[in-house]
Amino acid sequence: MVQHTATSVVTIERFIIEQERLFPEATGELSGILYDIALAAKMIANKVRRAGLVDILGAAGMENVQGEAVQKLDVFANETIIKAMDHGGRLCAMASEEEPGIIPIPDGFRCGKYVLLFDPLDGSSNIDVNVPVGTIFSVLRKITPGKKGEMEDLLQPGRRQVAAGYIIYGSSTMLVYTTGQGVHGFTLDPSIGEFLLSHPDIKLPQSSRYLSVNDSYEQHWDENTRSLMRHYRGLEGGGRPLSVRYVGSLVADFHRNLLGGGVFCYPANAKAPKGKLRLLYEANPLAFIAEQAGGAACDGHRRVLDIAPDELHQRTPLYIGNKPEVTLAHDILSRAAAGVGA
Ligand code: FDP
Repeated sequence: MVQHTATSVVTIERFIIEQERLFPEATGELSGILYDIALAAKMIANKVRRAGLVDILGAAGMENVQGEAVQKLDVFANETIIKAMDHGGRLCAMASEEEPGIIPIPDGFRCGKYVLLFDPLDGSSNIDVNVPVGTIFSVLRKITPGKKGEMEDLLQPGRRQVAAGYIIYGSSTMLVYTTGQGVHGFTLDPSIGEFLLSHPDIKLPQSSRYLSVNDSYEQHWDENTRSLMRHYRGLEGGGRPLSVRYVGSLVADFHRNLLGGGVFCYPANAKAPKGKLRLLYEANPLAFIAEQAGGAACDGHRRVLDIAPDELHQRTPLYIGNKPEVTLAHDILSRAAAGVGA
């Protein structure tokens, strides 16, 4: 990694260029994808900042004072990303949490060698109450012959990701990404409209502080999941209790735990046997980041990045964060699968 002094101002563009120079064989296409995502992120951040004014200026589905139709923010975010990405000649297909099927590159635009999967506005139920939301993305290399992207290109295990990241629209807007060379975080300086390197080479802290889980589902968990949570809380196993923090916005919960140390869990339960989170748009990109930051991610039995997806909107249980906590989840929940019980 290129070293920077504490006083050097490094824009995301400069950083990406310098990273790319470390790989003489790089064509710059992946860098182009990251620039376009950063641009879309700035446009979404701009809208998210004004979300609280919707009631004053016009609610979703109505017209605003200028007589323009007001879009729901998640719809806006989805369209913004598609429009920012579809014409650059770097992608051959996309998939979004908001769209049922494959998003082709429109006729007339060149097709490239990558596919993009994204969740345009994760945690969007939190928008109305001014709680941070985020965008999550994942980039894979095309594996099928031919120009156009196929379903097979999108349905690859997460270990094949070439880049992944998220944007958190919080008290400030941050973009965090990895291309497999560590995890780097950039904070948007709204006065100049640039993402500036603020968190180079992020590593999870040695020890965990936080447990993030929605334990209102406890009644629907199996006994082994309950036992795991008791371990995390220091009620079983003799470990130090973790402190519970749950925003209910995956990007916000993951980001806090990445910087502060901890584990985020969305277990399977009797009502949602595969949990809620999406493998391709949420679990895979965050698992790539967690591993690059020295952590881990599993579904209770398998490493998330090794799961071979069957369908675009596949759900998965998720345990992600510091290695010892993720390993504990694996050990306790896999004993359950083997019928041993915890
Ligand atoms: P949301 O429904 O608000 O979009 O996957 C979506 C997500 O939020 C995650 O961001 C969040 O972690 C999770 O769902 C919250 O789900 P619960 O309300 O079931 O805890």
